[in-house]
Amino acid sequence: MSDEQTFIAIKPDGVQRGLIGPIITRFEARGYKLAGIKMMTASKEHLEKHYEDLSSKPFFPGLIKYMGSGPICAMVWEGRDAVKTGRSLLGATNPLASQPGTIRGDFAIDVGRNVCHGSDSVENAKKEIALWFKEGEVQSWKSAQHDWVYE
Ligand code: DGT
Ligand code: DGI
Repeated sequence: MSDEQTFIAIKPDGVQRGLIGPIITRFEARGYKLAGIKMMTASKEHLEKHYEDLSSKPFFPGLIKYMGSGPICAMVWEGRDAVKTGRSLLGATNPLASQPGTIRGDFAIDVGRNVCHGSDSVENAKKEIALWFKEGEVQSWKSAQHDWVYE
C-alpha cells in the first residue's frame, strides 16, 4: 500500500527559522506526496486536544504556549509507511538523541524547540489529520513520479 498518510507539522520555531522549504524538500526527495498543507495559528483548545496525552507533564503549559505562539505549517504526507518513515526523517524527540541527517538532528538543539511534529502511529495520524484538516482540504492525486518511486 502506498496511500498511508501521516500528519507532519512545522512548529512555530521551524516556520520562523525559515525551515519550511528544507523540511518539505526532505519529504519530497524521499518520494512522499504532499496531500494537504496550510498555515494555521492554533488555539489553546486545539493544541490541548492535539497534545492531550501529555497533559500531566510538567512541560505541558510551556508546550501549549510555544505551539500557539505563531503560525504552524500543517501538512499531510502520503506514501508507503509514511508514519514510521516520517518519524525517522524527523529524528528523535530530544535533539541530543537525533542523528545528524535527520531534521531535528540537523536543525534543532533543544527538545522544547524541536521544529517539527510527526504522528507516532497510523491511528494517531488519522486522529491528527481529522483534527487539523477539514473535509476537502486533503487532496487525493496521482503523482507522475509514482511508478518511478514504487516497484
Ligand atoms: P511530537 O512529535 O511533538 O508529538 O513529540 P514526540 O512524540 O516526539 O514527543 P513527546 O510526545 O514525548 O513530547 C511531546 C512534545 O512535548 C515534544 O515534542 C516536546 C515536548 N516535551 C516533551 N518533553 C518535554 C520536556 O521535558 N520539556 C519541554 N519543554 N517539552 C517537552
Ligand atoms: O512526537 P514527538 O514530538 O517526537 O514527541 P512527543 O509527542 O513525546 O512530544 C511532543 C513534543 O513535546 C516534542 O516534540 C517536544 C516536547 N517534548 C517532549 N519531551 C520533552 C519535550 N519538551 C521539553 N521541553 N522537554 C521534554 O522532555
